[in-house]
Amino acid sequence: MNKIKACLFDLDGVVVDTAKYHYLAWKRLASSLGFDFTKEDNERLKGVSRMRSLEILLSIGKVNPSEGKKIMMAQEKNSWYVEYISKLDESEILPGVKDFLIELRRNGIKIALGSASKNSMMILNNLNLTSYFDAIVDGNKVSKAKPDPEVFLLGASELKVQPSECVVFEDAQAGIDAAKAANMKVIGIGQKGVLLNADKIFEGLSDAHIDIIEF
Ligand code: B16
Ligand code: MG
Repeated sequence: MNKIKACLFDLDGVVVDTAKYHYLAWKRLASSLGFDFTKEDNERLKGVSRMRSLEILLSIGKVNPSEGKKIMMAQEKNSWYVEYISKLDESEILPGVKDFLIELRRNGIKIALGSASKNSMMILNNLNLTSYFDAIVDGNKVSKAKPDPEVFLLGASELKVQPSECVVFEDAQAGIDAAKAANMKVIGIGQKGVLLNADKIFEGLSDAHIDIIEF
């Protein structure tokens, strides 16, 4: 078996909880269209691209706008979301993440981001985490959404490591499936029984140490 040389991190739900800001912005859009959007509905959008998220939201509200109108809606939602995340700071980094990144770097493990978000640079900058990442692959660089493995394969290639030398940290089932399709190890962040097919599952990265990437 190959020794692990790199860790690839999903952003929302692993490094920071931006889902709550996505929720506020989607709820605001739903409300402007005259229907309610609940927290349970929001669970369906985690790890899903912006346009696919909009499709799900519109199906919940049974609204069927033109393609042009959909693009305007997605832009409006994003402008509200960006307004919320512009206020993010280091205090919102999820517990244990920064210490874990420091430990990985100290041990010569390469680090990449593998996120669907097109706002990842702004988020990492506001969290003061950008310098920990050797490669940043996000929604601006890939054309195929998770569960397609593109985002993680590009991450491995930018880090110049083999997929079999990588571990992915993911909170969404589509991301776990993407990592497996890329032939990578995957650590699920969430609840056992909800996330399927991960090699290991933890509720979060508090108290995470380098030994968790031994397989
Ligand atoms: P944006 P991840 C995902 O981030 C979010 O989980 C998902 O809810 C969001 O729709 C998607 O990013 C796109 O985000 O609108 O900022 O481009 O979990 O892949 O880091
Ligand atoms: Mg996620």
